[in-house]
Amino acid sequence: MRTSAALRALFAATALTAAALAGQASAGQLLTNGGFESPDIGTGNYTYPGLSYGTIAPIGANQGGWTFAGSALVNGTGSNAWYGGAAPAGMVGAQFAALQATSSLSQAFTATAGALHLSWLDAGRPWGMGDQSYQVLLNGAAVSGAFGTASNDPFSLNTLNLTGLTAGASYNLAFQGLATTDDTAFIDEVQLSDVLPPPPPKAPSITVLGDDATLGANQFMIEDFDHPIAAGFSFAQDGGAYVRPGALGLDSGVSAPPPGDLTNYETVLTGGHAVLTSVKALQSISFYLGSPDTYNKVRFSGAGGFAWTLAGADILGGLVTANGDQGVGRRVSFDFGDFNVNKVEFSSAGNSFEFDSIAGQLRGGVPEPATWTMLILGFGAVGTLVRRRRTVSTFA
Ligand SMILES: [Ca+2]
Ligand SMILES: [Ca+2]
Ligand SMILES: [Ca+2]
Repeated sequence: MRTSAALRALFAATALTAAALAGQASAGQLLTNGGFESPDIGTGNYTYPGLSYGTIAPIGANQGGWTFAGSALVNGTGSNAWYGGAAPAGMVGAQFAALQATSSLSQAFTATAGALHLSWLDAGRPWGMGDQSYQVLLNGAAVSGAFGTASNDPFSLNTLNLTGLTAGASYNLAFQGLATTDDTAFIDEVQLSDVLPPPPPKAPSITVLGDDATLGANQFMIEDFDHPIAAGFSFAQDGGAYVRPGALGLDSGVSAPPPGDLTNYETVLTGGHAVLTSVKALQSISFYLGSPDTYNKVRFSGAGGFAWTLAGADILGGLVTANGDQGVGRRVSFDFGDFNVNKVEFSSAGNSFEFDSIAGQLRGGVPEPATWTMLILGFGAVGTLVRRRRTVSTFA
């Protein structure tokens, strides 16, 4: 079953993260502190262990099981020296390591079998400074070809099988940067085990559905700006965003109703923001987008530091040009794969980001409260209705 597979994957990911946060190897894991969460260097900081650079006092080259050589570093959440406003999508925990230029990260381990499975995440530094390549070394000798990152790459999974080892023998594992330029790869969640790693979480995906009325699979209406918002959700906007009746038609240079939409819809103006939040985790979201512009931006975020930011034509999966055409309207659905989302932020760097009728699906496919009520009324069991209403009120 898809749902239980997703839950298993999430559970596995949670277990790995918990072990990484504790700064210790979990059962079967041969490396310590594979998530680089130890030592905690604090929000907004970075440090080159062993060098006198960074935003905290020097801490020495040997940290949490790893040896940092050259300009290898640890980056804490919110450190704008390394990724600006938002961490790369897929970041796990609050910290990661980074290979700048020809630096290296290494750790000794004792093999428990002749063949071991190595897995890790990598991402590219933004600003055109993430085009790094690096190799995996064992006792100083390359055991892989070059792995590479590109600027702005989100975190993605890499795997490598280490073979020909001797159980009980000690080895030194290293990640060696190769770039002779100032380029940096981010490294996180390094796992080494004689057990195959769990499958990577299913990645998010985008589906362009078409007209306003056709919701995504298993989605229910959350906010259409005409009726009360669904229970368990809230929608907030600042002074740069407002709800406008589509029946008013075009407000030239300011707002264009999504095609065919005579009802209330949302307009986010230059510099404006609107935010949808959910008490429960969402598996998918869709909304009806009109007159797509290059400067429209949407950011989905949730548990485990998951964040997914899309701008311009990327919001439409690249299938529809974002050129401000007021005749273009599409319902677009965003499936978060095995990730959970409970916050959706809409912003725009120009007039305007116009959308309507946000629908969604809760993780696990739990029906919306209204559906529960209808189902229960269908059975005609008043006692059940009362009990269910109490259940609903817990997250209203
Ligand atoms: Ca980490
Ligand atoms: Ca509406
Ligand atoms: Ca627009």
